[in-house]
Amino acid sequence: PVVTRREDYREPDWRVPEIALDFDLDPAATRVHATLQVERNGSHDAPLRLAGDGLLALVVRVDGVVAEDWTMDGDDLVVPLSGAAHTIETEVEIAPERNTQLMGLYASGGILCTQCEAEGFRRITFFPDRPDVLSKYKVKMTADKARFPVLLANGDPIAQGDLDGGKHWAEWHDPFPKPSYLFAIVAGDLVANRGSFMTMSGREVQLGIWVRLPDLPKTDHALHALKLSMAWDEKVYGREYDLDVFNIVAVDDFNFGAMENKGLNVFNSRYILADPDTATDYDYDAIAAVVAHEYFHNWSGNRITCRDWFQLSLKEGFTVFRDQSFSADQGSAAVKRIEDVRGLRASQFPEDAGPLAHPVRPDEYIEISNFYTATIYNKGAEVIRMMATILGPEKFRAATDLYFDRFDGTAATCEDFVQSMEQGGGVDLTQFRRWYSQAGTPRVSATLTQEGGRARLTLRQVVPPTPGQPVKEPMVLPLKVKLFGAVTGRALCDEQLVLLKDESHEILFENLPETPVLSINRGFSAPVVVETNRTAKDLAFLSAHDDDPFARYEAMQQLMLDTLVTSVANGTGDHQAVIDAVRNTLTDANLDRAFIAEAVLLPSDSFIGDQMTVVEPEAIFRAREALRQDLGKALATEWRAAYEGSLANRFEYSPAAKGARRLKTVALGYIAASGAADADGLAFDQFRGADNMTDRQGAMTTLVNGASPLREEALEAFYTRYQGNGLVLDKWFQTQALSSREDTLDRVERLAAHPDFTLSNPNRARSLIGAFSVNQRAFHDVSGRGYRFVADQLIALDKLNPQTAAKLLPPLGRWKRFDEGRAAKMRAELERIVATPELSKDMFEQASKSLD
Ligand code: B3K
Ligand code: ZN
Repeated sequence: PVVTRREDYREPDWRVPEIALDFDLDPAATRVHATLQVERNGSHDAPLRLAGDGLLALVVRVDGVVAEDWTMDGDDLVVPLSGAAHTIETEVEIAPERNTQLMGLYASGGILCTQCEAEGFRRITFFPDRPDVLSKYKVKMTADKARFPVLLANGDPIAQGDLDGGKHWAEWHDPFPKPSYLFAIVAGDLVANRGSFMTMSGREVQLGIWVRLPDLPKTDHALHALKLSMAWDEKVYGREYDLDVFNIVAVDDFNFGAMENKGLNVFNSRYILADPDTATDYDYDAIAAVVAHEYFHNWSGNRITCRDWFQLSLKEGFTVFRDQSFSADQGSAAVKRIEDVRGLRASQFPEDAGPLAHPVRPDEYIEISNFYTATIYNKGAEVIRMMATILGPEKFRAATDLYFDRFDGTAATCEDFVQSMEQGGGVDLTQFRRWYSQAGTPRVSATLTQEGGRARLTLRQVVPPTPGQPVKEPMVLPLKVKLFGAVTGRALCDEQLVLLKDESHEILFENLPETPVLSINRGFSAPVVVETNRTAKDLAFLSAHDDDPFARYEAMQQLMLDTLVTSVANGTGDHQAVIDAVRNTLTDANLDRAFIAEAVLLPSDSFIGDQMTVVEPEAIFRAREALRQDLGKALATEWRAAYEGSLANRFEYSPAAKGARRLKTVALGYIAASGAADADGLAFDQFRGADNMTDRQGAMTTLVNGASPLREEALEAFYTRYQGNGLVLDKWFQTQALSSREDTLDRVERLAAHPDFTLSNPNRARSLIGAFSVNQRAFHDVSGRGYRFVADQLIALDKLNPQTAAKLLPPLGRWKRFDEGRAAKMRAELERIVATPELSKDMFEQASKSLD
C-alpha cells in the first residue's frame, strides 16, 4: 500500500480557478460532464494529472478539441499540455444506486446525494482532488421531475426550468472558491422546514431543513439550533454567514454524523430528526451540537480550509472547540465539560495508549479516512482550549480575528493557526507546538507536602512512548491549581494557572493557616492523567467543597476509581467512603440535578480497565456491581427521594427538565441494583407511562440489564411500537448490545440474524457491532467468541463499506491490554482480517498497525 507523508507536501502543478459540472442524474447511470479551467502553477513541464477512483473517461477535450494523447496512470487521468492555461472537458458515467461505500454520488432511500470529504469527489469526476486546489463551481443538474422534484447544490440557485419527457433542470453557482471535498448536490422528493436569519450586517438568509414529508414535524429543533448557531458565531467570534441560502438535507445512510459542504450541509438523519416520542435528551443535545459544528465550519473549514489532510485538526479541532463552547453556553457549562471529558476518556485516551496512536498533526497515512479520529477531533479541541486558556478570553478573540483575517480564502496549516495565536496573543508557543507533533497522553504526578505553615507542590510529567515515537520531550501543561483548608473548607489561595514546562517543577505556598487539600487540573485545563497523593478523605472533602464543579466531579470519580481498582485487586473492597460522598452530593440542595446525576455515576467498566496493567473484565464487572449494590442499599431512601422528586414532570426540553430526567433514571438504576423487590415494577411503569424517549429508553435499559421477565415484554413492546422507525430501532439493537447481562453475546449473535439487521446502513451496523465491541464484559468473553463475531461482521462489512468497517476495528486492536489467552485470540482475528482476499486499504491499515 502507498504511504502518504506530510514532509512530501508540494504545491499543486496545476490550479483550477473554475469548474462547470453538468449532471444528467439517474440512479442507474448518471452522466457527468466537467469543464475545468486549468492554469499552470509555476514554471514546470509536468502534465495535468486528474485523480479518479473507478472512473472511465468517455471523452477528453482540450480547448474544445477531442484529445487522443491522454493516458491512465492507475486510476488517474494524465493529459499532456503545452501552454499555461487550458480548458479541459471530460465525461464519465457513474451508477449511484450501486455505490455501497457511500462516498461520491450515492442513493439513500430514493434520494441522490454526495459525500466528498476526504476523497470522494474523484468518484464523481476527474479532478485534482486535494484541499489546496480551490475553484469556483457552476453546477447544472437534469433529472426526472417526478422522482427528483428538488435539485440542490452549493451556493445560490441561479435558474431552473422544465424539459420534455418529464424532466427538469436547475443551476446553482457558488461564488466562494472551495476545495472539491466541499462539493455537494442532492436530488430527491423532499420538503423543507423553512426559516430565515437576519445577519449582523442586515442580510436576510433563507434557511431550509430538507427531509421526506413524513419527517417534516421532526425538524423544528434542528432549525432552531441553526439559528442559535448563526447568532452565536456572530456574537462570540464576529463571524457572519456569507450566502443568501443555507440548506441542510437529512439522509438515512451516512458514514458519519454530517458534512459541512458550502451552503448545503448533508446530515445523517439521526442528527436532524427529533420529537419527544422518538429522540432522547442526549439526541436533542447531539443534534444541536452537530448542527452548530457543521455551521461553524463555514468559517473554520470552508472560508479557511486545510492545505493538506495532515492539517485536518486545523478545522476539526477548532470546530469541535467552537461547538463545545456553543453547547456550554446553552445550558450548564459544568455538565457539558463533564460530558466532554468523559467522551475524551472513553475514546481518545485509549486511542492514544494503543497501536493506532498518532499526533494531532499526523506524519503519515495509508488511508486518510482512518484519521477522522478522536485524537484529531477531541484532543485537537483540547489543544485549542489550552491555547485559549493560556491567552485568556480577550487575547484569544484578538488572535482568532487575526487568523480569520489573514487566512480567509486560503488553504492553511496548523502552524498558521499557532502563529496567529502567538501574534494575536503576544505569547511564545514554541514548546507548546509539541502538542501537535507528539502522541500519547501525558501523565502528571502531583505531590503536596506540608511543613508547618508552608506547603510544597511537586509536579512531574512523563509522556509515554507511542508507535514510532519512543522518546518524548516535555510538553507545556496548563494546570489550574487551588488549595482549600481541610478543616474550614475555605479557599487558601486564588486559583493559579501553573504552566508545567519542565519534567519537574515545584511551587511553594506560604502562610497557610490550616492543612491544605489540593485541587488540580480544575476544569480539566489540560488533557492529561493526574496522579496525586490525596487520600480518600481528601477526595471526599473536595467532592463536597471544591468551588469548581468539574473538580468536584473529578474528586468523586477518583474516589470511586481508587475504591474499584482496590476491589478488583483484592476481590473485595471498603465502600463506606464512596457511600458517604455520594450521600452528600445526592442530598446537597444547592446542586442541580444534571450535575448530581453525573457525579453519582460510577466510572465505566472500560475506564476502570484503563487504570489496570492487565484488564480483567469479569473481575471489574463484579467489583462495579458490588459497589452499585452497596450504594443502592445504603442510600435506598435517598434514591427513592431522588426518583420520586422527578416523577410528576411532563416533557419539556430545558436544562432543568433534562437534569430531572437524568437523575430519575440514574436513581432507578441504583434502586434496581439494590435488589429492591419493586424495582422491576417501577422500571416497567416508567417504561409504559413515559411521555418521552429519554424515560422510555432509560427504563428499558434498566430492565434489559436485569433478570426480570418484564425485560422481554418491554423489548417486544418497544419493537412493535417503533417497527417502522429506523432511528429508534437502532436504539433497540444498541440497548441489547450494551446489556451487562451474562447472555449478551448469545443475544447479539441472534440479533445479527434478525430481519431488521443490515450491514448496508451504517447506523444499524454501528448500533449492534459498534455497541457490542465497547461492551467490555460481553466483547471480551473468555471464549473469544465475541472477537470472532466482530471480525466476521467486519470482514463482511468491508466488502460493502470499507470506511465504516475500518472505524469499528480499534477495539479488536487493544490486545496488549489483556491476558495472554485473550490477547492471542484477538491477534488471531486481526491476522484473519489481514489475510482476507481483496481487503480494503482502510481495513488493512487499521488491522496491520494493530498487530504491531
Ligand atoms: N468533515 C466531516 C467529516 C468527514 C469525514 C470523512 N471521512 C464532518 C465534520 O467533521 O464536520
Ligand atoms: Zn467537523
